[in-house]
Amino acid sequence: PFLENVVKHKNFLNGEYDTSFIDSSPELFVFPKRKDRGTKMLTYIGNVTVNGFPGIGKKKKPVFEKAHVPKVKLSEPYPRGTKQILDEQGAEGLVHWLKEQKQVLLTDTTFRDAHQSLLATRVRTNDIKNIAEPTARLLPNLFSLEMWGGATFDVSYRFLKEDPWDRLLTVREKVPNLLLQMLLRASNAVGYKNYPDNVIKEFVEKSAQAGIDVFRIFDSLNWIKGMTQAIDAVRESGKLAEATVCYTGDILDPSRRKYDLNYYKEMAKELENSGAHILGIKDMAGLLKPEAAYDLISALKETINIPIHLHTHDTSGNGIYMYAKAIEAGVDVVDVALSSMAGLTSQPSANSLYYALAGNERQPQVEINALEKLSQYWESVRKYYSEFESGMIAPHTEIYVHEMPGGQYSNLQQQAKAVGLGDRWNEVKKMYRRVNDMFGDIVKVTPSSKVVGDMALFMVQNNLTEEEIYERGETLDYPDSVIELFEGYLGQPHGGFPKELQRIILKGREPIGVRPGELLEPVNFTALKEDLYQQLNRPVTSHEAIAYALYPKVFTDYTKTCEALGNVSVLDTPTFLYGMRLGEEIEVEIEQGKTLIVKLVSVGEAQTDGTRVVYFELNGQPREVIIKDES
Ligand code: 3PY
Ligand code: ZN
Repeated sequence: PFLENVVKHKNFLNGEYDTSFIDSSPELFVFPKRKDRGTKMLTYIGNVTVNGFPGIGKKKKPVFEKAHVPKVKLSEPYPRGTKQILDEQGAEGLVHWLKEQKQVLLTDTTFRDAHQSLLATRVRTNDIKNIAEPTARLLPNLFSLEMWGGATFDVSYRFLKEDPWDRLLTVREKVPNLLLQMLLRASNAVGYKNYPDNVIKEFVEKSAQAGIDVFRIFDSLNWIKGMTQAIDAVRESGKLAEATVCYTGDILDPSRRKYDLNYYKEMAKELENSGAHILGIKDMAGLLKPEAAYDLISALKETINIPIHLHTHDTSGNGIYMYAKAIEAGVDVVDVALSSMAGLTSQPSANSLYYALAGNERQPQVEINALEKLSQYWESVRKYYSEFESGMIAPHTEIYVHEMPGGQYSNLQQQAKAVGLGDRWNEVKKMYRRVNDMFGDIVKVTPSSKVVGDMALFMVQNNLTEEEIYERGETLDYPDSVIELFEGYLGQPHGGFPKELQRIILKGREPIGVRPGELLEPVNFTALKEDLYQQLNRPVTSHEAIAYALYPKVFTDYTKTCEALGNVSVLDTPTFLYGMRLGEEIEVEIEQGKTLIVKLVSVGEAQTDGTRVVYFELNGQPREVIIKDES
């Protein structure tokens, strides 16, 4: 097409060209599309309208109220925030500033953990993009916005059919004043297994370049050896390494000595010595009780000199009280979510904490009206995703028994439904705790929590008891994740693996004792790009190469979807999840300044070959697409 464009160009035909002709004629690079964007988009909408969305099924599209975006003056300069401190004074300067603050600082997790925990990570970039700039302008006193990492990376490609790197770049552009934070699973990056060291390094480097400022780094077994590569990579990138200890067990319970106060003090000290700028405490299941929080933070404040950032989930309903005790003991930053996206398996409410600290000298200096306005936006948006709600509507103190991370609760529930165990959820929860004990009481956080979840589902599905595993366990085929854990490919748990169970699961194979990264071949990114180039038949970006290294199949499936259906991230969420109602008209901005008007006219009868013709109007012109009815 390029040559065709050249020879048809008027300057070429006139002979009026010089060597700058190609550079100055961008139209030469406009090639005809193989299948037009309009048809691809109608195919997607037609398909969801006829067949429903995975996890929702075929449901009539509800009528949603319009999500109200608070008005902000877009022409004014952004108020200064923590990002400017980092950029001007570096990581050490930021840490110094943080230590001088009297107020407790807040990280808003609404863009990441809040929806990972309440809505199975399904919140789309479109809904974040619309509120990112108002958030930056209305809440300039936040410590950070947690907006990336954890499950968001994989879910974006797998279910939302959008590129997580675009989300990062978009938020970075709209939020130039606040630190952007991500959750990094150390050697597991944003995946469920250990990756070669050079993949971790490349991932950190490119994430930092794309806009991440604070990396919360944790290991799913609290194994420091598994974290140091990531900590070093973050330090090299000039960003903040928030090395994290995951909180499990109960330091108040004298019968559970495995994870006592001393365990946490020692780990915190080691992380500080490993180069942490900030210590993260990741109470991923919400097990940290108020008095325990007071004891823990007080003890850590005496043990280390770096600031402490506390994360919890409000599943038990005790989150605000726990934070109040941690704040009394001197914690520097806490994680909260906007009220309408807070509570239950999510983080405690920013709005509630603000009021809870009225009269307290450490009350955060945030605008409560801003919190309320932003929360109203999310109250409307949350309704789009109601099909992904976990069904938990009240505080759930059973969490202290099953110890399931907040971010896992709704995801595991979806997984249980998918394998037909939806109505045996109570059994799955019980089995989850049983499996934890069988595994030797391990830290449960992604991916170790996923392994516990996989084993629990496996045992419930096959009606297996613990006794049966010990009696005839060698004849069973365990989920791959369980085998990998016991082989040592997620690292080593505190106190080692239970030997008998390890022997049964590995069926005589030897586990590894070293850091998995020492055994994994580095990824050759040049060869990988070449391989992708062959598959995609187009140039490959570094971001795509990393995604492919982390998730080869998920990523290639995603590229095939893009090829077939175009960029579906531009659709509004109700249309993306439910398709269209008969007679409905929507506007889709497919690129800046280019809007398509789509009307669903009718859906034809099913044909003998199982297809239906779906009739649309696209910018007033009749268009039809043929959709296979999967019902
Ligand atoms: C994640 O790793 O995704 C988590 O949120 C763990 O709590
Ligand atoms: Zn969390």
